[in-house]
Amino acid sequence: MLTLHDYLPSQNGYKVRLLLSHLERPYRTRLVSIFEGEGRSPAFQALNPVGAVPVLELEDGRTLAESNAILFYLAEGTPYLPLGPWQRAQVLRWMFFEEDHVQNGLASLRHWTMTGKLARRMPEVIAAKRAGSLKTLGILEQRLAEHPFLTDSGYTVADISMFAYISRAGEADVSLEPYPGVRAWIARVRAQPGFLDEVHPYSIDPHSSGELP
Ligand SMILES: N[C@@H](CCC(=O)N[C@@H](CS)C(=O)NCC(=O)O)C(=O)O
Repeated sequence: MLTLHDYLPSQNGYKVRLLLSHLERPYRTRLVSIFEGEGRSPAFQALNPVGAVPVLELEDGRTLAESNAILFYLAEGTPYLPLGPWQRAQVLRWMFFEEDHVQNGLASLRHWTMTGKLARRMPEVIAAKRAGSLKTLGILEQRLAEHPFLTDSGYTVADISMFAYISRAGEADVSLEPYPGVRAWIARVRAQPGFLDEVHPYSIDPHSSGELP
């Protein structure tokens, strides 16, 4: 059986849980207490030297880090990843966009907002991440106001990846009110068969108000 090394409040972890739920694929969870430094333990660093979850461990012991790489791997041969090189490149295009613009923007803001760390961050850094998040949402709105999903291949891992943090923008104090196309897309994702309607607040982890080691 697959093992997912995970931290429940992580939306990068949620992306993988969401796809596994769509695929109805059984897996076991191995929780990693990232704020207590478990990601820095030699045992975990052997799985991912970066020290971050999620990490997928296959039945034969091979391990794969990076949420978007895990999505791409698990989606192979399923309706969540198209076949053609051009179509796959479109999926990758949005997944790289997510990695670059969402993980470094909205995801950080959400983490700091939900764990009370905002006051410990430099105002210029917060302002830059807010401005970046609005720009990102504007780009998504342009696409999603005119199209049902991010690529022309229907609902794919590009949408699954993007949904994880974009759908939680309110938790970063970023309103989705000005983005009707994005909101309609969120509703479409939520209506997909096997949608996983379970997210976990940071408050389930008493260590999450501390800094990552
Ligand atoms: N680019 C990575 C980011 C992974 C990541 O930042 N994971 C966070 C939880 S959301 C983590 O484990 N942080 C612990 C650390 O970096 O020490 C991915 O997409 O998987």
